[in-house]
Amino acid sequence: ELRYPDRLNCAAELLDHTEPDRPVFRTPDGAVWTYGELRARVDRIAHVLTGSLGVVPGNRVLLRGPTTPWLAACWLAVLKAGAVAVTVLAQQRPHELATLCRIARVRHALCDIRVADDLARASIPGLRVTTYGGDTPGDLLHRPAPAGPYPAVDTAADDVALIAFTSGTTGRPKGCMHFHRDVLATADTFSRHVLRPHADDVFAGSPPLGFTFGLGGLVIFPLRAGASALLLEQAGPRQLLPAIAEHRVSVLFTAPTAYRAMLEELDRHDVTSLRRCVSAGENLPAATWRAWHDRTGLRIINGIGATELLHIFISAADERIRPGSTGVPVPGWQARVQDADGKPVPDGEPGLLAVRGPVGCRYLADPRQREYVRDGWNITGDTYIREADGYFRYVARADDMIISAGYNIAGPEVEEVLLRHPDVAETAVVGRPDEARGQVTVAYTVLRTGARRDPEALRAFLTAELAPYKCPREFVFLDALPRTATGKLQRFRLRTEGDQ
Ligand code: 3SK
Repeated sequence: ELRYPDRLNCAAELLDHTEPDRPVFRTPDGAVWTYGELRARVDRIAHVLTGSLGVVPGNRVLLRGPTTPWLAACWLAVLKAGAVAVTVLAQQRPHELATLCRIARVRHALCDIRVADDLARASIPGLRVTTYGGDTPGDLLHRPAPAGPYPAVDTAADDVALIAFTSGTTGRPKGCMHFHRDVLATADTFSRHVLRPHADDVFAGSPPLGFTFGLGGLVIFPLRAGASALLLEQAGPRQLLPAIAEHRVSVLFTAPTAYRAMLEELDRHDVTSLRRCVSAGENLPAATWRAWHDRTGLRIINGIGATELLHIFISAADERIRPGSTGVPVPGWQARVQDADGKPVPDGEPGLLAVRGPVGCRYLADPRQREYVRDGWNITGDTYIREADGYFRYVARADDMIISAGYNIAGPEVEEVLLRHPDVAETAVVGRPDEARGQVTVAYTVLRTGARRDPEALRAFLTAELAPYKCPREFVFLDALPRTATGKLQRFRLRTEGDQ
């Protein structure tokens, strides 16, 4: 069981245990920040926050910018000053930002000067925006501040440290509050037991810091381990591969789509520095796992996490990894599969995934809290099967099951097979409303460059492996699948928009 002192400031905990001359953040241009430099910069920002900016403990501070050491330093400074970091994605548009600020009652914002225009255009009443990275006297880094250390505000372990937004894949944002102890608990469960990082590890990845997958993988876990992270502003597959080679990245965080895209270009890059590859954000098909393993010898660590629960709660390490399965509850977490009334369903049968552990869902003023937390269990909205030996296998998002002519069809099962076809780069199989059948199954597919659109060939490939009722009635070919800013597939857009 995890035990933390009643009084705990997680930023101070993360910053203070490593030798000052060890590297902490790296950037693609070769800059390296040491722990000592990071501490000094965090302290200076915290002095400015509580000095000339008038931030007091408990105030909510919006943080917005591309993934840089300065954004990470602002995040740590907000927490060290006892305020609450409201992390958002740099891509969010003015009207979305206005909604998030209204929900979280944000009064201050620290914003990278390069993306400050959108925030100004959002005209959020009462919001005081301070930019960083600029050279005016009002810029965060040019404001006067006392020299010397900033004593961390004496927060309680269960004071709110951050609010992270989830729009899920449907678009109605919910703010999730997480405590100081939750931040350490993610590192002391998933990272400590599954990732098992070394102080010499170099972390890198694609998720931004506004997504808790990235916040954990690029800030919390490396700092807790005294390791370093390469922070990339552009972190698509094209940038990740050369960055891994050049900076000898050893721990990689990204999503299945990026693993598939990297496979296409792997021949031209040296990835021998990698020792841990983490995949989350969406289901990792066994075909992708195997292809990565065949080419690199590395066993991808699959995981399921949620913004509501901060990070990953089911996964597996090393030899326990089983392709096509998510894994087992991370030490400290419990998981089960239950029906709509909360009764556990037998092993081998699909049902709703329910988990509980050191971090819980706390929506900010949102009635959907009652749907997510029932009888002390967090209901993630995923359909899963628990195997007799305790492994958890993903079936679909609970609202993504297709019911066609009385048959239950899990889109990901069909996708898994289609992805094995050599012409298929990406695919999403969804149910479209249909008068006669309730729903019909449609496969939205992105082909590899140069491949011919041949629905009959894809159908024949599928029927060789799947019961005919699972085969899509229709194939629609797209240039790209619709995704959220964090890379999650937006199935609802395919279901509602039809052919594009
Ligand atoms: O939403 C997710 O899929 C996720 C995965 C891992 C860690 C954190 C999150 C939010």
